Amino acid sequence: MSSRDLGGWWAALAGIVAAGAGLALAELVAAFVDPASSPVLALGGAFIDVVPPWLKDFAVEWFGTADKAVLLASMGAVLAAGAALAGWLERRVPPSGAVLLGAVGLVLALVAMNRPGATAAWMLPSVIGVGAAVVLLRLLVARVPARRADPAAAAPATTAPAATAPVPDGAASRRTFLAWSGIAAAGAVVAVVASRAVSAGSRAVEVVREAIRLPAPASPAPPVPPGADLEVPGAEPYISPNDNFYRIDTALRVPAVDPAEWSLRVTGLVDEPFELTWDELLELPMTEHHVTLACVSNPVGGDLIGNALWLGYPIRELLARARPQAGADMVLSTSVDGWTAGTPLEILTDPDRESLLAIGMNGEPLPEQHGFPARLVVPGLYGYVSATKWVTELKVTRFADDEGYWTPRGWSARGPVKLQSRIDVPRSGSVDAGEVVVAGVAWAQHIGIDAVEVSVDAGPWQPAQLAETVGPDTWRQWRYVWDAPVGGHTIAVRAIGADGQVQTSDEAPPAPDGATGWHTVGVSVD
Ligand SMILES: Nc1nc2c(c(=O)[nH]1)N[C@H]1C(S)=C(S)[C@@H](COP(=O)(O)O)O[C@H]1N2
Ligand SMILES: [Mo]
Repeated sequence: MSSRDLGGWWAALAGIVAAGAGLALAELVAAFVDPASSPVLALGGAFIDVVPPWLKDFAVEWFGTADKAVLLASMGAVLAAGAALAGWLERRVPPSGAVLLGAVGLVLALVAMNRPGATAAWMLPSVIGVGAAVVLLRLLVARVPARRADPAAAAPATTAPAATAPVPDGAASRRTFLAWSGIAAAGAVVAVVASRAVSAGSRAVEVVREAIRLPAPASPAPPVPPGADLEVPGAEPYISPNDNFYRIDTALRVPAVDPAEWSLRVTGLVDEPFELTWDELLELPMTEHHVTLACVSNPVGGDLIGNALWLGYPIRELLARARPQAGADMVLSTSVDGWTAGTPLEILTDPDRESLLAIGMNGEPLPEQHGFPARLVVPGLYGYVSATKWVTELKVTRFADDEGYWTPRGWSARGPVKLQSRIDVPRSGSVDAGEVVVAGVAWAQHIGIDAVEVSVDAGPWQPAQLAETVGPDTWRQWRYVWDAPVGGHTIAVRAIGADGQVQTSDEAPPAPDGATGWHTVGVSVD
C-alpha cells in the first residue's frame, strides 16, 4: 500500500493563495492610483470592449443585467484555474509557474495602460501585485509538504516510539506550509479591506451628489396631466422611478465623477471650442422635459425602456456657442470611461427637439449609475447613439470620419427609435373569464402615438383607450377592456403613429437598429 503524492494539490493551492494575495495587493495599489486601474476591472473592461457582438447578445439574453456579475465570476474562475496551474508547474519545473504568473502580470499591465483615460501609472497595480504573487508562489511551493512516508516501508519494526520522538517530516512541513499560506491569505484580506477604505471615492461622490441643490428650471416642463397614468394594477407607471429605471452601459464599475473635477469640452469642427465647468453649467438657464429613453437592445415586449423628467441645458445652445463648421454632420460624445456615441448634428441643433445636457432626473441630481454629474438625453434616438452618461466631450465631426462605440460592433450608425407597443397586463398565466383589463404602453418617439389597437386570437383590430400624455417624446399608456371567454387566447397589440405609420408585424431582432414585430401574450381564461 503506497501513499498518494498530494504535493501537486498543495502546490496548486499555493498558486491560488499566491495569486489571490497578489490580486488583493493590486486592488490596494489601484485604490491609490485610480480605482479603474484595478487589473480585474481593466481586464473585464477590455474583455467587454473586444467581445464579439453575438457573445454580448447571448450574455444579455441569458443573464440580462446580471451579465457583469457573470463576467466577473467567470474571470475569477479562470484566474483561479490559471493560478492553480502555475502552482502545479512551479513544483514540477521551477520556475515555470513563476514565469507564467509574470507573463500574466505583464499582459495585465499592458491592458491596464491601454484603458481609456489610463496613464503609465496604471501598470503599477499589476506589476506590484504580480511581483508579490511571484515571490509568494516561490516561497510557498518551496514549502509544499514532502511526500508522506509510506508507513509500511518507513516503520517495519514495531518498536514503540518514545514520547519525545520527532514529529514526522510530512506533518511538520504541512504545518509550515499552512502557516505561510494562512499569513498570505490574512494579508490578502487586510489588503482588500484597506483598498475598500481607500477607494471610498465613490461614497464621497455620493455625498457630494446628495448635497447638490438643482437650479429651478427657467423653462419648466408642462405638468403631467392626471390622465397620463391609467394606474392599471401591474402596468408600469407613466414616470419610471429612478431606482427602477433600466440601466445599460459597458462600465464594470460605475464611474465616480466629482463635479468639481468634471468639465465638458466642446471641440472638433467648430469655430469656438470651449470648456464648461460644473459651476458654469449650473449658472445656465435650465430646461425641463419628459423623455422616454429606449435601448436598441430591447426585444419586442421587453423592459429596457423608461420615462423620466430630465433637467438640463439645451445641447443646441452649447453647439450654437461653439459654432459648427460647414461639412460637419455628427457629434461624437465621449464619456469619462471612453465610451462614445455618434449623434446627427442636425438632430442636436433642431430648435424643435429638446436635446439636453441633463443634470437632473425626476427632480434629483442624476443617480451615479445614470450618468452623474451630466449626461445627454435626445428625444427620438436610441440610447446607444445619443444618451452618453458621464459625458465629458462633444466633438463636432463627420459620420465619414468618426464612429460611436457600437458601430464597429455590428450596430447601425443611426438609431431612430422604432414605433413599438407593449402589453403589460395580463402578462401570461390565467385570468378569470369576464371583463379583463388589457393594458400597456406604446411609443413613437418624437412623433407621437395616434392610436393603439388590440386583436384577440388574430381577430379584427379593436381600438384601445389612450391615456393622456405630455407630448410626443414620451410613451403613452393604453387600456382595452376585453370580455374574455373561457379557453386559451392570444392577445396582440399594435400602435399607429401620429404620422399615420402602422406598427409592422415584420419581426426583426434588436441588431442592428432595433427590434420590430407585434407583442403578443398568451393567456388561459378559466
Ligand atoms: N458612458 C456610457 N453611456 C451610455 C452607455 C454606455 O455604455 N456608457 N450606454 C448607452 C445605452 S446603450 C443606453 S440604452 C443608455 C441607457 O441609459 P440608462 O442606463 O440611464 O437607462 O445609456 C447610454 N449611455
Ligand atoms: Mo442601449
